[in-house]
Amino acid sequence: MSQTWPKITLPDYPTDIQATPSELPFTRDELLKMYSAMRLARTFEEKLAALYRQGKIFGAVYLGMGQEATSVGTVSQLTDGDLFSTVARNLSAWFYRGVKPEHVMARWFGKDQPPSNGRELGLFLADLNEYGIFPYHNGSMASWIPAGAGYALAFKLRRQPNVCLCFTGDGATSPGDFYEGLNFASIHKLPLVVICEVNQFAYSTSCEKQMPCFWRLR
Ligand SMILES: Cc1ncc(C[n+]2csc(CCOP(=O)(O)OP(=O)(O)O)c2C)c(N)n1
Ligand SMILES: [Mg+2]
Repeated sequence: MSQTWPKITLPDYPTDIQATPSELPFTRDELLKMYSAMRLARTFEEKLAALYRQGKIFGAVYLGMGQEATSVGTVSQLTDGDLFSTVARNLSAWFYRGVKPEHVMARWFGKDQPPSNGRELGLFLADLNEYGIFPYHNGSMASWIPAGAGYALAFKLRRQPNVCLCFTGDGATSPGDFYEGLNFASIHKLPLVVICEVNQFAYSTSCEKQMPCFWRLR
């Protein structure tokens, strides 16, 4: 099948990084891998936003600009066998794990490409075996937390030394699924890690209008 979606041209990566700051527990190669994923996500999303404004992409487009470091820094700490799920603004985590940008762009155009062969739209990506990204396959806010607790329960029952990581937004702390998932994981002492990205908005609604206790999160 010929590729008819737009190509992305990346700016050159910096090549003049001389040394790793000694206080950071990362090698130069690790830092470059993280930077590459963040830079790629930023460039990709700039292109995506332009295509959306031109009316070439239908459906909702959510951008993670400014949140790239949270995704990459967190996912970089996963080890073999760990699983994770992402939400709308964690594109850089996919790239860090090796998801190909051309496949992600193809999804936005509904093309038959891996990993899900056109069955999902841009937001939802899962491939347990290739990338360790677990499927939750619905857009209901925080539904990924109980799903992640389920994977974490499997790790515990199998005595497997792995964790399940879920990203979530501050707006997605309101639904019952969020509390059910956290409570289940806590009471059973499951290896579930939840990263809540506090960007002060639930979509376009200020979180202060969404929850009376929001000031405590900041
Ligand atoms: C149960 C449920 N209610 C409402 C929605 C609609 N919805 C999708 S994302 C969102 C806000 C998400 O806010 P947050 O988690 O902070 O993510 P951010 O927009 O900051 O990335 C809402 C209300 C939904 N998907 N599921
Ligand atoms: Mg938010």
